[in-house]
Amino acid sequence: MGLNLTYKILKNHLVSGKLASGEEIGIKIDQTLTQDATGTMAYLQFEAMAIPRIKTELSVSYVDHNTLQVGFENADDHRYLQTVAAKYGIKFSRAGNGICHQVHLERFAKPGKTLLGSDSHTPTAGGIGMLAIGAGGLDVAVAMSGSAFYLTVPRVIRVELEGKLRSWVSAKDVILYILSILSTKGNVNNVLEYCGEGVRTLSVPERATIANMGAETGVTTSIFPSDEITRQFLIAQDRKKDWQQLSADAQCEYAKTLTVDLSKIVPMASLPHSPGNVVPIKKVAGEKVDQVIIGSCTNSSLRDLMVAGKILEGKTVHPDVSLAIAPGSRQVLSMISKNGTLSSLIDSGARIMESVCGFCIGIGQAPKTNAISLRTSNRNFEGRSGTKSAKVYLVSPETAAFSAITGRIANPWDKEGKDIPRFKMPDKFDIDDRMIIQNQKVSSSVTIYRGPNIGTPPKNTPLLDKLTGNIAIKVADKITTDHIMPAGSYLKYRSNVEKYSEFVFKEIDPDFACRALKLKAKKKAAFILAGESYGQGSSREHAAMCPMYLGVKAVFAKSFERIHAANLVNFGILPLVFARKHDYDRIEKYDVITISDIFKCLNKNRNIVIQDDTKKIEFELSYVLSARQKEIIKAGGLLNFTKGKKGR
Ligand code: MIC
Ligand code: SF4
Repeated sequence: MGLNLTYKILKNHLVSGKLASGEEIGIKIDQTLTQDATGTMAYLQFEAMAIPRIKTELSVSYVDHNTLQVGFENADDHRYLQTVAAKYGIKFSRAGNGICHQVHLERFAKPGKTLLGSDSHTPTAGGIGMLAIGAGGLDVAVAMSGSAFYLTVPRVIRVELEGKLRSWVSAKDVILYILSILSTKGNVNNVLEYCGEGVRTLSVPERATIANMGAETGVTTSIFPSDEITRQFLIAQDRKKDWQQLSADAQCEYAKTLTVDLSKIVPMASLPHSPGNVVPIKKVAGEKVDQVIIGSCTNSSLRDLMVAGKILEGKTVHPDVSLAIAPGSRQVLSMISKNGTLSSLIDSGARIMESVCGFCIGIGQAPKTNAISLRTSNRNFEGRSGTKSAKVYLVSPETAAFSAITGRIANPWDKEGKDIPRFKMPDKFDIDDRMIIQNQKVSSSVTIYRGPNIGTPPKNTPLLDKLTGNIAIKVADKITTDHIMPAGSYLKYRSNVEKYSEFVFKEIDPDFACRALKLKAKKKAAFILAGESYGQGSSREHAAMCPMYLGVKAVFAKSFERIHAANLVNFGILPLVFARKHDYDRIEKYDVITISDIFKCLNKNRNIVIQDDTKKIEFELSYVLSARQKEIIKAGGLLNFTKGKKGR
């Protein structure tokens, strides 16, 4: 029996463990990426490991999230990142050079290699045949030090693409369709592996759009084969030598198959407030629109902006709509400026934004009260746009551009006709890497710049065998890391955990941080009680690190998302799952909780019995922790664990 593509790459990178579904393995990481919002903490942790230079084939530090620079904090962070990169041999993509995933796809991603990124949309590079995984910053720091990355061997789902997309339907509609089938929960530890005739009809940037938003289903990653289309893309990026042909063996196993007929897909939209609320666009067509934004790592490639440019050419943005456009990279911006598309966009009334994440993470472009905002990005969680009452719909660039003209959600099929925008991939992209500082050689003489906002990574104490404390918060299903650790205007505190921690659960329960700190002062633990799919969305490790700083020792949930569960372990917090889901309903906020014999249970792999001293009831919690993860938790987190091992 042959191997599927995912297992082929895993096998080539296997460092420890057995390649069998459900087993924990360690894999070698070839490349890493970080962005500024997660990067500062990742590099502070890397510095704490005292290693003279990175040990990966390539590591890139991008500045793309937080570039508005209202106040000194962002600029200080950027400078810190630049000096760290120079010291340790990390490539540095300067602010304005583009969104990490778009630039990485253009300039660095390689078929058959592994990439670990401190951002949940790292799987974008799966569009080029790379095994690209999102993780917390600490995992990325450890990978940069040359150590393995540990993961559970995933179940690989074969996604067989048949047929060809109809006009006005594009990659975004494909992934929204897949989301409508898989939803945003229940897909942890799966990989979506694309194959079939339909793959050949999609360009690399279109494949990347699909791989990017696979993250919203909660899978570990998504991957496409590397074929002739991939080769052409790499030639056009002047990277012919990076190509290799890759696909699954003819006879190989998959956990299941999902067949998608591209020719049956219609224009789609995700309704507020979850990417999983997918409907055909015709269901919402006609609703009045206040804001349209084309951009983000999902849909800001040359293809996307050229198509939008063709639709907007000679037209005027509706007077009630604000249209903003953020090209994904400097390469895209430069090419559309040379081929006239930028003029069409500007002339139509579009507001051209910097080539960064910005609006997507609530940095600028907050819509008006109760607005309907159409965006080509990948997340529409409540409040993420910066306006709690706004309703964000996720759509394709085609739908976004039409709607900007009509002022209402437009079904691009109503525009059927002669002027279908045709896009041909260029034979050659404009290559200009001057905004990437190469840092080929390490320079130990570099002085690392540390502005006043740069704190130190918080320390944790080893886990105790008995914990007593209170349920400090009870939350519902599908709590995202945006709920736990909001970004937007608080993002500037990413390098300052003490300050950032004040905002944990800010929008749900503004007193949470104070309550947890009071418990901590009394040497009591704080516990979080959560529903299904706790920790969806972003990879931000601050959603674990800041609760740890506040004294959270365990989360009791119906289920967890992969990256967040791993981050909790990395910061010494127990991720425990209800053995009987209805127990969730029996426990309440403020209940006094005692957990005893933790070590005995962990060592014997037994469920942990918890006592609710307020209700005088007991309930059982299970966990999915490898032997290594148990040791990490006992040590109080991965940093302590790694230091402990070195000391031995
Ligand atoms: C996001 O889309 O939520 C982010 C901002 O890119 C995050 C990373 C972060 O919180 O810094 C992600 O997706 O991992
Ligand atoms: Fe940036 Fe948005 Fe992509 Fe996150 S999802 S990396 S904030 S563009």
